Amino acid sequence: MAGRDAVVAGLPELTATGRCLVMGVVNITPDSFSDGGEWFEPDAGVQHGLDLLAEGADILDVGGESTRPGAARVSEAEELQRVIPVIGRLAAAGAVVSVDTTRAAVAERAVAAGARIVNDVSGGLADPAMADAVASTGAAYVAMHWRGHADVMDDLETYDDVVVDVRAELGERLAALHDAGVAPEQIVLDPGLGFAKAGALNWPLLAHLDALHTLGRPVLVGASRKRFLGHLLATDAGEPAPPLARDDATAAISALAAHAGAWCVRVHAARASVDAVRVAAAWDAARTTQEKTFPGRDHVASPDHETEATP
Ligand code: PMM
Repeated sequence: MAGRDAVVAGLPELTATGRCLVMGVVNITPDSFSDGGEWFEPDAGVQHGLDLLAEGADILDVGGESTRPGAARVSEAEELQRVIPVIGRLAAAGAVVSVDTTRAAVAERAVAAGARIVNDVSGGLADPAMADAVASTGAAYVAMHWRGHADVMDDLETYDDVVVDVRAELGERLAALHDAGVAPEQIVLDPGLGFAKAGALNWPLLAHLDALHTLGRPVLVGASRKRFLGHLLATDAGEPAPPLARDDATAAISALAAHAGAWCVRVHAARASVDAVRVAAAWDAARTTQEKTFPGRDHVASPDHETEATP
């Protein structure tokens, strides 16, 4: 089954929540565009992960390489040195940990250190060994829509129809991963907001998550603090809102994405998005209940047991 109810390999306790999940971002990088450098030291990264868990995050996504537009790549050795100790400590603390990497060797080492999800923004395109690594570890795998590394992605934004093209390209990834031995149950798909997608191209993808669901796998949405939100919230003079001023808009997207059936939202600030996905779950559950009680009816009377004096 597609959407939020789909079972993802190796994550039974997350499926049991029955709502959209919240993945909190732990960037161990000196230069991420949205929280650059704040958690670069391992102790700070671990503490940040624990804080996100306390806010209600279901998953911690630990990354050691910035995908900020224009960013240069870090070496594999540097990436390993950044993420492995933090992953080990957060997994030992009981967190469901995801590793944000495009490198097969980093994915394998991360899973050995306790990561249960490999989050690959390249969907397997950056490293030809990634599919084999994912198949052999059996870890859950987030395959994001991607056209090139951060230093070139802004030049790869040509689409006939962004929804049709992203869906087709993700479908090709799904088929290739399957051919390489990755089980469909391992895979979560992601439209890759902001990756080779200028501002306006992101909204149709959000508005048509249903198109991605037709590929038969659950969908993760990563809108948090991205440039298109900065443009949406720009001042009258056209000055984009800075990353830290984009969290309320991010939470609004979390509610809407959850309502549209997203499996998970990836966010930097967890608390508001945790509330947002709970609101969406209560909303959807009430809708389902009323559909059963009053099939075909749009309106129902207020419950008569309402005693609180507030509106
Ligand atoms: N975005 C970023 C990094 N990793 N992973 C997935 N699956 N989806 C995303 O949209 C995504 C990602 C870039 O944001 P950051 O550098 O602020 O974490």
